[in-house]
Amino acid sequence: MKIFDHLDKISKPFSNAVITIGNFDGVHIGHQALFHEVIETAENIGGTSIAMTFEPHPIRVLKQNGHPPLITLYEQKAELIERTGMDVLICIPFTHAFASLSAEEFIRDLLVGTIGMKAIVVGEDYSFGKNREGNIDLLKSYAAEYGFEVIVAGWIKMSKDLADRISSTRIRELVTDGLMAQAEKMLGRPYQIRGKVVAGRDRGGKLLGIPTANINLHDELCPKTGIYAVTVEYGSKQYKGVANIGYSPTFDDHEFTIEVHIFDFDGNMYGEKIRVNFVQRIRDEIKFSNISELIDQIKKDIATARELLAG
Ligand code: RBF
Ligand code: MG
Repeated sequence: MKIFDHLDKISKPFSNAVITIGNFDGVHIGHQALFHEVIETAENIGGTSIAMTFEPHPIRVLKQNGHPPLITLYEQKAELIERTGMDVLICIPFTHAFASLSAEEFIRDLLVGTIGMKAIVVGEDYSFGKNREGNIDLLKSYAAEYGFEVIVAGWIKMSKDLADRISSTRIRELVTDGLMAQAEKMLGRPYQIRGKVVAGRDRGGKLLGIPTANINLHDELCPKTGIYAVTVEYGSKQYKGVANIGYSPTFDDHEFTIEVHIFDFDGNMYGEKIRVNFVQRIRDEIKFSNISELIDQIKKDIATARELLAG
């Protein structure tokens, strides 16, 4: 997949461009269906399949505060889109100036002029441009004049009751509630966070005999506090493990951490990037009255996670 991170880098229109446009936060199975429709259409006309997205996420530019945390940061989003088989990803730096383009300027100058759009694939509720004034009817009203086709993708290939509810907003709610299996169904993969391993309190290994890798989170959606069965991707390897998200209430420092105890691993990961896939939530955090009770419970969690992740 070729990535263009600025419109200036597109020197000439693509041949028979078939495009879909969106924020695609999460690259969930609804988004994936759009990409497959784009790829199929492009194959039929010997064209180029193109995804257009924006960075930063428009809600971060347009709403100063209160924007929801993201399901996928740009790096993961690009990887997931690449995996669907798209030819090109155009990532437009989202600015106020860009947001003020009228729908017609957007269609005529950018989509048709710069990109060479011959077909656009949209979901049923698609809207775009300044004040969201662009919609499917508006796209269709320019289609003949500018020579492109508008394809409205249905939810054909998905189970009906699931399809009704798939949205980035719904997935954010599920992750926030710790409902990882339901989130996984809509994402088509487990919910993942990525981060660098940072120094923790140096307590897990020394005091409890259960070392953990602490990871810092940027602007990503954090699952509900609690204990989780996880898998961890580090380098080219995948490990199993158990994660704790929260404040370790047994101790008095009230510091929020995300830490993972990785099974069958005894290296040092400080400063390294790891990816943690949240497979299933096991329980809430508990304030124990002494450390040996905490250790006993963590040992049970490890056994539970091993069972959940077996096979
Ligand atoms: N800390 C708590 O205070 N209560 C808990 O219920 C709790 N459960 C944990 C479960 C797992 C699997 C792990 C890895 C850690 C847990 N912790 C809990 C955090 C623990 O106190 C922490 O790892 C050490 O204090 C090191 O920072
Ligand atoms: Mg630690």
